Amino acid sequence: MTEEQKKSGFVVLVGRSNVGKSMLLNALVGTKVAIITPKPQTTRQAIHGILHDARGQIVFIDTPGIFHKAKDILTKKLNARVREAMREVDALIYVVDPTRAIGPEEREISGLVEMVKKPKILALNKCDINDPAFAQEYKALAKNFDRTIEISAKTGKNLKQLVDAIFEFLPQGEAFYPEHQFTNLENKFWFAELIREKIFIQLRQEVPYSIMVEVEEIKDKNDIFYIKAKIITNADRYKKMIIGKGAQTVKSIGQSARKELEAVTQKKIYLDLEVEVQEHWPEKF
Ligand SMILES: Nc1nc2c(ncn2[C@@H]2O[C@H](COP(=O)(O)OP(=O)(O)OP(=O)(O)O)[C@@H](O)[C@H]2O)c(=O)[nH]1
Ligand SMILES: [Mg+2]
Repeated sequence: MTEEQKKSGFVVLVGRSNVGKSMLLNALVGTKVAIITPKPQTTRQAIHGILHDARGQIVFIDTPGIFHKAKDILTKKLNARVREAMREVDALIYVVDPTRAIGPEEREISGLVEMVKKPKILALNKCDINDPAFAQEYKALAKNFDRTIEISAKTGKNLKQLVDAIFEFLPQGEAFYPEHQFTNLENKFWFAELIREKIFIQLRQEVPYSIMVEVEEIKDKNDIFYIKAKIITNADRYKKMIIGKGAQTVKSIGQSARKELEAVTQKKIYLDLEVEVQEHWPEKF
């Protein structure tokens, strides 16, 4: 195949929170680009994950889950990021979770999806789960889409079909990213995401939503990576919860983050974690 015949384009993944957009992104790219948790509103940025193929290159854009009632400033900003990411794409994948009923939130997202005049694929995710209660309701949406595919981001079922469909729809064009690159994220940001994932997993209720993580420094000292990071929260009571009794909680967050960082970087990691209160971080986010 000559260069000119290759295809390329941007494909956005949209859907409500927790449907599995980030897990799908990782499965498509074949490596962990985005963090995944069982909690809603995990993703906060439009993250690019790049798929390289003999047919060309697909740049997938993972987005935050859309929330129906955007009362707080963080949710408002996340919703705005989704709308932004939906502009100027070459195709769209609308990810749904047929184990959950279509409610007002889903209808709002459907409305947004409808406005995109590009090839659209409806992906019914989590098809590894037996007989999901609302599969028929979602399948009824198929008429508004160019293709409907039942997939499982978890097991990889039908992902090949999904990629084949995308290549059908993409225009010819040159690659946007070099071949070895799987994401647009810099290490600093990506390391911060991994730490944030551990906080989402370990802490309860509203604490994960009160925090952001900033990696301030990465020093590569031959066989060891020194990483200095700050967990920023908007209230003193959250700071106390993050640190925990005898600093047990922050230690355990640090340990699980370090383990994963060591696995992905293949280096020894020294992780210096601090917790700080910045009341107004969501406004600056
Ligand atoms: N059984 C099953 N579970 C899945 C599948 N895909 C995702 N999940 C689970 O669904 C939950 C949410 O996955 P995420 O990928 O974080 O969902 P998301 O849509 O990115 O969520 P936000 O970032 O909050 O919008 C996690 O607990 C995943 O393990 C799937 O194909 N099958
Ligand atoms: Mg996500």
